[in-house]
Amino acid sequence: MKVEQVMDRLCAKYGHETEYLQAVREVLESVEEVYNLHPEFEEANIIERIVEPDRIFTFKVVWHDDKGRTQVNTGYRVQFNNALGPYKGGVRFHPSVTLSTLKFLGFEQTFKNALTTLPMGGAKGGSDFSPKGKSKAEVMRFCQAYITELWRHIGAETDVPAGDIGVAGREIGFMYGWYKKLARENTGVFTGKGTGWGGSLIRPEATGFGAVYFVQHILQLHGMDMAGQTVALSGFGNVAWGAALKATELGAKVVAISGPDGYIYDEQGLNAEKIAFMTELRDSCNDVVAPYAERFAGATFVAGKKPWELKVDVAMPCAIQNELDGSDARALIANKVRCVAEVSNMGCTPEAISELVGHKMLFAPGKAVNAGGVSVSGLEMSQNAMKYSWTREEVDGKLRQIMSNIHEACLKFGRQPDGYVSYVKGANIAGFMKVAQAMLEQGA
Ligand code: 2IT
Repeated sequence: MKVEQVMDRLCAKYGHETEYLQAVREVLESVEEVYNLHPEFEEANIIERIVEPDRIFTFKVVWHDDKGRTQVNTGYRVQFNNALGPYKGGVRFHPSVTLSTLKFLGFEQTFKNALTTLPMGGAKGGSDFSPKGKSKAEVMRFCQAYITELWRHIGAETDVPAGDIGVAGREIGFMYGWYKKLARENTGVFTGKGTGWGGSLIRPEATGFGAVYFVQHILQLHGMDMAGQTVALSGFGNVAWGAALKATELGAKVVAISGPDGYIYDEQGLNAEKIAFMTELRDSCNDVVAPYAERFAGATFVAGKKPWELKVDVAMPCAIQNELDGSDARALIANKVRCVAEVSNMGCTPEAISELVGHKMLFAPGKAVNAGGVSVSGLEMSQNAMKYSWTREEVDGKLRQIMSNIHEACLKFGRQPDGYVSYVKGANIAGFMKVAQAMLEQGA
């Protein structure tokens, strides 16, 4: 396999799908060397097969707003790869969603899910619907309209959706409720359900918790600890919330969160009350963090900027793809950041990654760092299949073990001859090899 040849072919076909091409290039560049030691992969044409989704559903979603007007959005589900288990991955409602976004996310999800060691294939879905400023009733009608189109293609052993940006417990409830009416079954299709009706304990916190456990492993390997570190997070949704809870619990000081309007710098650090306020901000559906600075004395709102200009020990982008670019990475490096952990999917641009890795910084990619979310989704599927539920401690214990295993897998495949751990290579090779091997054994 020659990366450039594969990329040329993909560019000719999908030249406008820049995020998808970016995600594919990162994985192929990481695995090229190891892949080429396996002629049996090349013989089975694994590369050409693994970069293409199995199938894509694209559909019109028609719904009615509160004024009785008819609205139209585009809905998608990309079933990327099911070599390891049923298709599994979140649903994103955000105006930036295109097919390219969901192809990149489905591709990443395939390898992330492989890293969890649980039996899950990769998928992603969503719509360009913007929940911002919508009433609860509008969100419900939209969710129902989306599922009216999608329900035939999902199922507990087929494809299990979950949340992502713009989709949390409330939206999962609306989608699952509508799915059950249409499918007339109650097998738990969807993860992130309410804990009173089949949802797993810790699922809402899991992405953030898992990310902090992963950062703790990185720091400990390098003779440091989470306690006492200053942390900048971006975003203020579910993921940043979970990360803030766990980082604070472990004795770190979270000094920044952010939104599309700018960032909050809180020198004293977040505490339980401030973290609870993040939830209020999110639930208000206004998509702004500025009110935090009005509410808490000592906090400043910096309009239109990202928190990467701050001097912190740990930077954790938790918002959206390509939110940390080359100049952000240079600023963090100049400020002597100790660790950058991507919590959002593909949160760093290729230029940012090459700055961080080029400077031998401690940097870990989203598909390893944020795998805790889908891991607890996998545990939710297990609990639903058993018709049983585990305690908080049991789920948290399994989550910790999975994050520790993923860290070990990154070390196994990512340690370089000079001792530097390339978590990018480690995660990509570990995930890729597992999926490729399964595809080979299952025939074409
Ligand atoms: O990006 C992700 O891993 C998610 N949005 C969660 C997917 C899931 O199925 O829990």
